[in-house]
Amino acid sequence: MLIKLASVLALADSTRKEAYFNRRSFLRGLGIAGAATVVGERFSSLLSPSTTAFAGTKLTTIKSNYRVDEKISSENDVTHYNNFYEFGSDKGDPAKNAQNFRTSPWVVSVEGEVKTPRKFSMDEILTLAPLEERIYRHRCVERWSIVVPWIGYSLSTVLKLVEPSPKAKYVAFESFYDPKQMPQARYTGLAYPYVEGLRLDEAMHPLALLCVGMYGETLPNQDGAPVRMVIPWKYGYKSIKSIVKIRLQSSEPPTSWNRQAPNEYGFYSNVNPNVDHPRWSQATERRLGEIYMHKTLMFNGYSDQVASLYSGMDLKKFH
Ligand SMILES: Nc1nc2c(c(=O)[nH]1)N[C@H]1C(S)=C(S)[C@@H](COP(=O)(O)O)O[C@H]1N2
Ligand SMILES: [Mo]
Repeated sequence: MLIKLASVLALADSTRKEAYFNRRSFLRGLGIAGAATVVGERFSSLLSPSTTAFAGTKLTTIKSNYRVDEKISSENDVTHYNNFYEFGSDKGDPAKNAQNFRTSPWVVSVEGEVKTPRKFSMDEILTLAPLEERIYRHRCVERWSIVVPWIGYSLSTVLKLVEPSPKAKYVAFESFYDPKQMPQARYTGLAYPYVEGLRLDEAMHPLALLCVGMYGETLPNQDGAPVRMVIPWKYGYKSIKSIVKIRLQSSEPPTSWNRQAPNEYGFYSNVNPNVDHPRWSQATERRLGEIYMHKTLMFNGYSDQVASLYSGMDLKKFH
């Protein structure tokens, strides 16, 4: 069924008027509200190169069992207090500086140790599987946290499609980088493009979310439009934004914050209240919009689901 969907979209992936309207009703049939906007944006972008119509498109979702029963953070906080260093390192910078970020057309290449490497258009990513709304905790290594209704589906959906080869042991992710669109990046001290990685079994875990939206709509630019990862049991910097490449490989990939400060940020980066950051305790966190600190939970509260991935590992050593 999924493969059929993808091939129908591939067929319709033409700019002929007829195909355009067919695909439009096809997307509508899938329940993507505002599909006309998603598809039409490609055309309006020809007229106005700085259009940002892609962000803010309504998405229709199905409910998911992955939902924490906690107060959802205000959308205004989540979209105005960001880490997205490509657009500057102050928390308010991404909301200001990412406004004209061009996210359409967009292609994600999935490659490396796989049987069928493939480039996915954003339209394909939006329709490979039903979009789920999942309410996750997100915990930044800096000790602030949020609860967000993300939209997407398990990354495993895409990984299974390309069929990892036996040599694939890790997944490397790469963000989009264009110094012309991201002039603030060079003052932030990080090397770009931003890169991240997971072990293949972590990446295949159903909680690892390929995320295309939040609060009922496609992702705002500052939150990683048009597609990002959300890995709720790890510190926020693992949840890489604006992904253009996903590469399966046999060796552990480099990660941006580990490269920047290897003694402070490891490859695993699992949320762990018992392992302090060299410069601060990780035992507590502050929810945006609240005054009192919360206790930080092991694996950010997802122990039941993910602890078995790390059985027998020294979590202080593999931090
Ligand atoms: N490409 C890229 N991805 C990134 C970052 C970044 O600077 N660049 N920051 C990370 C960090 S530290 C966090 S906490 C989250 C923040 O996501 P949010 O701004 O949507 O809350 O994005 C992560 N993904
Ligand atoms: Mo973070």
